[in-house]
Amino acid sequence: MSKTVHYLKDYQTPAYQISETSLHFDIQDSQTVVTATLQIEPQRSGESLVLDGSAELLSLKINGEAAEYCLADEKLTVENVPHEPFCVEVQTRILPEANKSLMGLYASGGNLFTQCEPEGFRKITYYADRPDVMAKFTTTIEADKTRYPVLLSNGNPVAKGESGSRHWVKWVDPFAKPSYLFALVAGQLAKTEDTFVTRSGKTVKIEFYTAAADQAKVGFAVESLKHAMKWDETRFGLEYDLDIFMVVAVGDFNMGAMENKGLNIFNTKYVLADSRTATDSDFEGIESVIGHEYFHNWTGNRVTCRDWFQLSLKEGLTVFRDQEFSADRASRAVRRIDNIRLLRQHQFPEDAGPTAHPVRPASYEEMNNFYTMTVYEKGAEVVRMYHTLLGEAGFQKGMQLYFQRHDGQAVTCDDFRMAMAEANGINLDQFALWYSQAGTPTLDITGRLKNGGFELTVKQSIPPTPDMADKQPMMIPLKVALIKRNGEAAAFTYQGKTVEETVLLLTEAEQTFRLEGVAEDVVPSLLRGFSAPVHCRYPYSEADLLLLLAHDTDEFSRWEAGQTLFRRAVADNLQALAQGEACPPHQGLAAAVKQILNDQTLDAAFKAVLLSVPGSSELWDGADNIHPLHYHQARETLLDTLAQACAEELAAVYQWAAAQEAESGLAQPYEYHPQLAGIRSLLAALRLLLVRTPQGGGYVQQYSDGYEQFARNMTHEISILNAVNHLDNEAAAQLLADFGHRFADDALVMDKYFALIGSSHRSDTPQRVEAALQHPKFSLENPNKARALIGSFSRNVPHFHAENGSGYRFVADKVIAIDRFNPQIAARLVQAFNICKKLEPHRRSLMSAELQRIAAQPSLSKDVGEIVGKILA
Ligand code: B3K
Ligand code: ZN
Repeated sequence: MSKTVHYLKDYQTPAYQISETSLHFDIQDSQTVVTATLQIEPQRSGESLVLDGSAELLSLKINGEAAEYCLADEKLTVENVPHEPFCVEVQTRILPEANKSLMGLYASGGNLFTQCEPEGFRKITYYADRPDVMAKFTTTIEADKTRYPVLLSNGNPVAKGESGSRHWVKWVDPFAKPSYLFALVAGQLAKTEDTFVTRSGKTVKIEFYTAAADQAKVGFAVESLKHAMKWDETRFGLEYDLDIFMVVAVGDFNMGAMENKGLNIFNTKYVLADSRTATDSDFEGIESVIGHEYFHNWTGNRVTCRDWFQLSLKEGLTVFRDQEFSADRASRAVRRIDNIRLLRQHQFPEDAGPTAHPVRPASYEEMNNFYTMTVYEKGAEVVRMYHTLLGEAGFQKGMQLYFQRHDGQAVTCDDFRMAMAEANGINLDQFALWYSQAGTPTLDITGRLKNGGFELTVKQSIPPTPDMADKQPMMIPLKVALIKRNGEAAAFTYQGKTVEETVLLLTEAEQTFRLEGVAEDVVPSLLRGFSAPVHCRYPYSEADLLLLLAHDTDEFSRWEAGQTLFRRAVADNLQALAQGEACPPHQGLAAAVKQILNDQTLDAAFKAVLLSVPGSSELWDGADNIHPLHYHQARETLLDTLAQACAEELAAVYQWAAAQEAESGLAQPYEYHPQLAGIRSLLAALRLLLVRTPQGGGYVQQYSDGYEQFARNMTHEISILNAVNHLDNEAAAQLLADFGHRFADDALVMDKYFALIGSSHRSDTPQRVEAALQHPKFSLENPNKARALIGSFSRNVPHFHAENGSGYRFVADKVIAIDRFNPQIAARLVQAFNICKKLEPHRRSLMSAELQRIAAQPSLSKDVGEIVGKILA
């Protein structure tokens, strides 16, 4: 297949705008005929009209007359079109039942759904399928009354009718929008209704559509939406703009959800929850994704992207907004740490690997490959840095100017940056580098007391990435404080102000900052709140880190001190194992862990994150010649050592936390509650360690015996299954088997069951995964199932990286199989191979061989082709 690369530098404004798009969907049993009538407005004369599309073309008319056209490479070209505004009528035939890519119009469970972002609309009709072409849409849907009683599209329903066995509904969306925000849903769906009154007094209808059997599980999502609507008014001053807001849940969906104007389509995972089947994290995930999609109505829909290179304009900003929404709802510090863990486990490795790209990519082959951790999560950190630099008031001033200038437009990341700069009268030119330079910067910092002040010398360096070798110094906010040996924060003077915390603005490759008025020995607390997405290195002694861990007033810095101690301990174990020596006992760290466990003042959820040892992908980030199993063993040994050293304390805190939950009076009947979620997350963290203590076997028995009681609450149930999931023992296997039987009819719980199988370190995991593929409730065609079983297996260090290459072969086979019908999901899975070139030689050659085999497949998708090409380059 010929390879087409799209470059940001080649951007040209559209030669034709479309003012009005009128769609007619004639839904029949085996096919749908779409008639699109487009009012076209030439922007430059003399250019041919080029429309994107891949559907079967039935007819094309211009101003009512059949037109001549050329159709090649999914582009329809018409020469000599009128210079004045004209009308194009396109008729296409599509087969939703046969569409397993889940892009365009497709069938799931007998109902029809669309997914158009970024380029799915062209699978429905021929169109200028790019985000800077914005039209007003009118959509008429016609179908059988019994088979498709519900017919939905964007905007407001304005007319309906019926004749014989068929009926139709006409929808008008008054807001001009790009094609990627178009949506249609048709089928048998139950409606759950509610309302929200906006701050200006408008009543908005809320409608959630689900399978009838799922209706009882939709309440939490509805409440989350109302919280999100209220929050956007209070924190950002943004109100909803249509009379109706609809959410539809679908079981087959490539990602989490989609912000189509007025008609959000959601993966069932982010809508459906009840106390029996959803964990606390599921509830939190629903609140955050419902918020995210709703917030897109302003940051994404009212102001959208000029081109797909600007994706982070809407995604980074909207992730920042959903993070703030969740943090304002509850547990700000722990939520922040969760965001940082996600970034470190997934985005940092991406930024250091073969698919590294800037927050605003400079080129792509397949846009679907750029819905990445970098665009979303690093993009959100970039937005957070504006917030750190400008403060809440300055940031909101920037947002207001952004909406004032750009409401109704398709704009760029530079437009956003200029609004932030100009609203605050500051220069953010250098900040632009955050959008164009890939790679995680490293700060190497040293500090010393000198002449009555504390001097910090900061060197920044940005690693080369495949797209760029030499990089410029960036503008980096570095939030710092100084902690005295007695644990209190020291006051210091910086830029004429005496404070206990400040933001240093880095702009050069090397800079020295003086914090005046400090005479006594202090430990610098650096990158407080994780003020920039960077690696930060400082030659802390163990005593320094223990001090920060015990006393720092910034929760991130406190947690980070613990993480550094864990990282150092794993590194020591690695070295011991490499030399064939026994791993050290880590007494200092064990004492610190005991102190954390015994600290009565610590919030339960924060205690749980303090106990979390970095995962393997974070531990080997930055290393070369990686032997994954050595890292795995070094980490496992550390966990065993700490668990055994702290066995008594773990058991005592477990009793205490269990009693807290029982006594709260909130646990029965079970409902999601942030405070209890915190206690349960602590219980979960403790269980993971308790099974490693000498009494570990007894705990499995205890869980087994007390199962009925835990099984009333999915959070406990999953936490127990997680804790025993790696034990090569029959009692543990039986717990999981019973779980699979009890929830066989609940698709979302079965995703958890398959994920437990795929992630288990048990020796029989490969056989159990093979058996799971044949399970009646498993389907490779369902993205949630594929992610649960294959995705989790590809992160299962001992099995994916098996010595004989069987793990690589298995995942490659599944990538090849899935690529035949759903390239987007296949391209996600194949990124498990990103680490190839950093592996030790034996595994590198096994993995390369599998990548070559994938690359050699006839009719490989461009999605997978682009990723594999980059890994092998
Ligand atoms: N904007 C969609 C993502 C579309 C992904 C297409 N592969 C969901 C979101 O970020 O809100
Ligand atoms: Zn989004």
